[in-house]
Amino acid sequence: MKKWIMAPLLAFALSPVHAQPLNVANWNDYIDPAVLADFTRETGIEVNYRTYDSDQEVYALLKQGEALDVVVPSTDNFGKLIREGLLRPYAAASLPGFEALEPLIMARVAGHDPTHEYGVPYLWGSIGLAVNVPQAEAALGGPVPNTWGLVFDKALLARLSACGVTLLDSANDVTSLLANYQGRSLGTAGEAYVSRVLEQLGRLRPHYRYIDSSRYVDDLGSGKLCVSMAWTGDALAAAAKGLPVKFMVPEEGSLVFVDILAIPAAAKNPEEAQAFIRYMLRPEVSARIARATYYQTPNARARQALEAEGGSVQAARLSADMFGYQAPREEVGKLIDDFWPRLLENRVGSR
Ligand code: N2P
Repeated sequence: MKKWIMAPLLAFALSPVHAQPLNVANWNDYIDPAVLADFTRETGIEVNYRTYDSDQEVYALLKQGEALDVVVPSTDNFGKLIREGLLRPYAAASLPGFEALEPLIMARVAGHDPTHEYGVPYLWGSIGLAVNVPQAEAALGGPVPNTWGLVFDKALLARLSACGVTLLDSANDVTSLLANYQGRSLGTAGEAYVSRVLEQLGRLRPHYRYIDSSRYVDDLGSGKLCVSMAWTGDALAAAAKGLPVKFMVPEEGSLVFVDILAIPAAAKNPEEAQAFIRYMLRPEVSARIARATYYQTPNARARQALEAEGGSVQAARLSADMFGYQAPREEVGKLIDDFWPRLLENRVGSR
C-alpha cells in the first residue's frame, strides 16, 4: 500500500517539469536566447523572460510588487534595491564559479554589497558614441571629431540636431559623463554643482530627438539619426550585422557599468532563481552570452576562452585606469532621480 502511494509522489519529485515558470527580467538585447532554451532543457525550469530599458523601470516593477524571480540591475541601482529591502540575500559568494569572477569587477560590486550576499556580476560594458558617419559628416561639413562634445557641446549639437542626436535613458551615466566632460567627478560632486549640470542638460534638451536606450540602434542604421550615446554591445552588434553604425570611445574617456544577477525579496521561486544564477556563472554560458551580445564577461575563465578564439571585443579586460564612474552620494542621487523624468518628457522648464 505504502509503495503505491510513494511511487507517484516520487515520480512527481523527480519530474523535471516545474509547475511555475521562473520570471526573469533583464535588459533589452542582453542574452543569447539559445542559453535560455538550454537551461530549460537541462533543469526542466521554464523561463518567462521579459526585458526592460532602464534602471527606473526595474525599480518601479519591484516597487509595484511585480512577480519576478531574477532581475539584473546595474550596480548603483543594485545598491539602492538592497538599501530599500527589495532584494533577497542568497549567499552569492558561496556559489560555484564565484572564484572565477574578475577582482576589479568584484571590487566595484563590493561598494554596494561588501560581503557578496545579494548578487554576482552578469555582464559589463561601457558607453560611447554610435555614429552614422556619412550623415554626421554631411551635417558637420567634414570629419566627425571623436569627442563627447558631439552630444554635450552646444555649438556642435546645434549643427547635428537636425539630423538626429539622442542620449541613453540612464540618468547617473549621462550626468557622470557630462561631469567628466567638464573635468569633474560625479562621486565627489555636491548638490550645487550637480544642479548646475542638470540645468545644463535641461538647456540642451531641445537638441535631443529623444532619450531612450533601445530605439537608437535601428534608427541610426536606417539613417533617422546621426549620433547617439550608446551601450557598447548594442552598437558593436549593429556594426557586426553590417548596419552603417560606427562605435567610438571619445578621447576624453568613458565609463564602465556592471550589471548584477539578483533575486527580488518577493520572489516566488528563489530556489529556481539560484539554479538560474548558478547556470549563468558557468564559464561556457557566460562566454556564449558575451559572444551573442558583444558585451563583456566578468568571468576570467570565459574571458580566456574568448581571447583564445580571437573575440577581442568580448574578451576586453577591465583595467584599473578605465575610468571614471563613481556612484553619486545619496542626496545627489535623489536629485538626479527627481529631475530625470522631467528631462525625459521634455518638461524641464516646469515644476
Ligand atoms: C542594453 C544593455 C545595457 C545594460 N542592451 C546597461 N546597464
